[in-house]
This record gives sequence, structure tokens and C-alpha cells, in this order.
Amino acid sequence: MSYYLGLDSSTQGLKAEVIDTVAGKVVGSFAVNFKNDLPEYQSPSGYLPNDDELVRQADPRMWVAAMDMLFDRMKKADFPMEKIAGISGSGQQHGSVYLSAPITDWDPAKKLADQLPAILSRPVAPIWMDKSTGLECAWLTEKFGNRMRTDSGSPAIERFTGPQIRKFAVNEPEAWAKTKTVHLVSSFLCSVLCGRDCAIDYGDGAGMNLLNLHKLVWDPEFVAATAPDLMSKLPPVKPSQTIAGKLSAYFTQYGLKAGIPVVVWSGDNPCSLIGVGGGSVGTAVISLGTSDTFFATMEEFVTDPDGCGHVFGNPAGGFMSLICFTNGSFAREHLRDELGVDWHFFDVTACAETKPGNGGRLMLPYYEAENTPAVPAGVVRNFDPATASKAEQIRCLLESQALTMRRHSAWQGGGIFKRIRVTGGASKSATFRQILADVFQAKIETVSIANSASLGAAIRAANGIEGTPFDDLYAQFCSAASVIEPNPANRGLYDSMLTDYASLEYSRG
Ligand code: XUL
Repeated sequence: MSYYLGLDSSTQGLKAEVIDTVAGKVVGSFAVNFKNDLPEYQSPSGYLPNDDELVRQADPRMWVAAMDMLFDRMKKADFPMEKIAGISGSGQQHGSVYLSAPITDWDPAKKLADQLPAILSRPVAPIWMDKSTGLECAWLTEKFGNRMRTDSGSPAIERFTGPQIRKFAVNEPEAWAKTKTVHLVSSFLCSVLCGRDCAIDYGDGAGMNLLNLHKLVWDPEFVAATAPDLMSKLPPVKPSQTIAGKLSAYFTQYGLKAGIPVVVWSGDNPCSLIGVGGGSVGTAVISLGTSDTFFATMEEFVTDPDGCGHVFGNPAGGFMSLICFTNGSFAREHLRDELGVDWHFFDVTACAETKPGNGGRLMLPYYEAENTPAVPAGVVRNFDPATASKAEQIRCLLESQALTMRRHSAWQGGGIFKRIRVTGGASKSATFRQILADVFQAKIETVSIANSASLGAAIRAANGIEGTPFDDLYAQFCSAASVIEPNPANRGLYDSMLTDYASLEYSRG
């Protein structure tokens, strides 16, 4: 028995990765896409249409319909379902599901999506893209000040679950009164698999503004202030290795064995940390997407005094950070279009034509409002772009993006990251990787993993059930595809540019 299934319920769809821990390889990858495969839920981007631009809500029936569809596809593809010895999963973080009754075993004669409405106290689930809880965040901040950040790991944030729960409880008190359980996407889908309500793990629980990360329990004051009777409606919170329950007999119709263990699900960022092999101290991960995210295993629990970074439980034990830089590929694409160059020029030629340090040119690349630091849109440069070549402007952006990541991750302890794993589209650029290596003075490694959250969930299942240490699983599934060493000659140069970068930020106010 060596197959472990990792599921990832993301904004766009549901993915599965199956690993074989004896052979040390991925033996199956499957996916359901909400836009193409479940058009009846009218959520091509993963959420329902809404007149209010700030509101982003999904139909939880879509998430369970995807589960039936995915298992059906696996079965129809003749995947040896009976070999799967355990399951875990990853969910988009912060989203919440509201139930009026306990989850009990499912009727195999009906689809999950047809059985779910009977136990929903709210037909929609707010997701992480929702920005409509400004009032609730202001209220929680007024009440708790810095304690919200220093004890829960993050200041009150619009997409976090606590403010979302408060908005629902205040605006729909009758439906709130009928609510018996509030689940995260992760704990909800874990419960669906087990046919009974399951716990929330420390990784995803930390994204709620409700968990006290010093004590690893729901914080009674945060909970009481968020909504009436909330404590009685929260599932228990447990370490990420916990076995949540056993697979419901409902899923035997797909060839799965009833009763196989299910490890508590976690959030997608905690699962990705594991899936790229970043769960040990000294390793950070930079995901270069539309937004760039920086996440890392933390040595100890500290929080970002600027309130931009978050702290979540690390599924491998201890804590992890997550920092989101809104102007990632968004800024790179913007500048590329502005200069009228192609990606080859951007990724290769520009850096070959210029030198590290680039004459001290720096920019704050805020083509859109930035999260880290939290400022409105507005690009600022310490030079006149008319005096710089296209190549110099490009190197300036890439060096500035690397410097802002170093500057705004330093609250975890400067210089602690000796190895950084990079993923996402822009990680293909060897020149950007060299800049990151030199700015951080760390090894930059790429990994050949596409679905890091579902792979991370499968690895978590193997660790939780077999007890195989994470390091052994990383060696099997997450080895580096390429390594770039830092150039020590550039250390001093970038240390001094970091100071200049900070001054430019201060000058902007
Ligand atoms: C993290 C966050 C997103 C979602 C995406 O705080 O909001 O990364 O987890 O699924």
C-alpha cells in the first residue's frame, strides 16, 4: 500500500496528484476545471457574478460536484483506485462554508451536490478574493489594535475568515442563528470525504484572524468579538499531521476503499510550501506569478511589524510566512508592453547588456495598488527613464523587485535564507534567478513541479499516515531541477542598494 492522493481545491478547479512512495514517483494527475467542466455553476473564474465589485462568493455545491466528477474521471481512466492508501488535501485559503446541521454519511444513490443544500445555512461561500469587509476589519482593529497581528499572525484583513464571518452574522442574523458550523474550504472538503465534521489545521486556521498562534487555540476574545456564539460553531483546530477520519463508504462507487485514513486538509499556501520541498528552516519559496509571493519556513514565531506579511502554521511543524507583492508579473508585463520588447529581450538580452547594480537605478514598480508595502498605485523612479536604455529600465525593475522582496521579508531574520526555490512563469528567466541569488546571497533552485499544492497534500498524506519523514519525501518528489549559486562579489553592491531602496520608499511616504 503505497499510493497517496493529494487533492487541491483551488479558485479555478480541483486537481489530484497521486504519489507512489515505494517507487518514488507521481503515478497520476487529474483535474476538473470549473469553467470548462462545470459551466452550470456560472463561475468561469471560480466565483458567482455579483453587482458589488468587492464581493466574491462561490457556490459550495460546485466544489463537491467537482469531487464527484474528478473521482469519476479517475475511475473511467482505469486508475487503480483500490491502491490508494490515504488522502489529504489543500484548499484555497480563507473561504468559508456555513452549515445548519452536522455532516453525516452521504447517500450513494445521489450526487453530493444534490445532498448538500439540505445542510447549508448560507447558499454561498465568501472566498479569498472578497474585499467587502472593510467595516468589519476597522472594527476588529479598533478593538484589538496590534494584538490581532502579534497573536493571530496577521492584522485584520478583508479576505480573512473572521471579518467575513462577522459581516454575515451582523447582516444576516437569522441565517447566522441557524448556522451550526463554520468550515474553511479545506475542513469542509475533508469533512465531505469523511462523511462527518472534521477539524481545521494550524496552517489554514491561521488565515482566519481567530487563532492564537502562541497558544494554538481559538482566541476566546477574537472569537467572541467576531460573532455571537461563534466558539460553539468552530470545528476544533489540530496539528496538520492529524488523521481527521476515515473515508466515507460513499466513495466506494469510484473504487476507493472505505475507511482509508484522511489526513486533515490545509490551505494551498501551506501545502505548496511542502510540495516544493520548502518545509525546513533556511528554505524560502518565491512564486513568480501575476503577484509574486514569498513564503518560508520560520525559525520562530515572529510577526511583520509593518503588518504586510502573514504567519500561518507550517504543516511540517512550527510556522511559515507568506508575503504577497501585488506588482509581480503584472509590473513585468506592463513594462515590457511600455517598452515594446518581447520576452526574450526582457529575460535574456536586457540583463546581458547591463551590469549588476545598473548605475544605482531603482524604481517602486507600483503599476497597481501594492500590498507590500500597502500603498496606492503610482510608479516612482530615482532616475529619468528618458535617460536610460530599454535594457537598463528592465534590469532596474528586476533588481528593484528582488530588493523589495529582501527588504520586506527581513522581519523573519535577515540573511537566514540560504536556499530559495522559485516557481511560476518568470522563474524560467535565468537572469532574474541570478539577480535573486545575488540580492539574497542564496542558492536559487527551480523544481520540476507543476501542481505544488496537490503534490504537497499527497506528501502530507504519506507523512501523516506512513510517518515517512518530510525530508525523505522531499528527496523522492521535490528535487531541484536547476541551481544558481550567488556571486559573493555582488554582496556589498546589493547591501548598499537595499539602503537606497529603503530611502526611495521613505521618500514616497
Ligand atoms: C493567501 C491567499 C491566496 C489564496 C489563493 O492569503 O489569499 O493565496 O490562498 O488560493
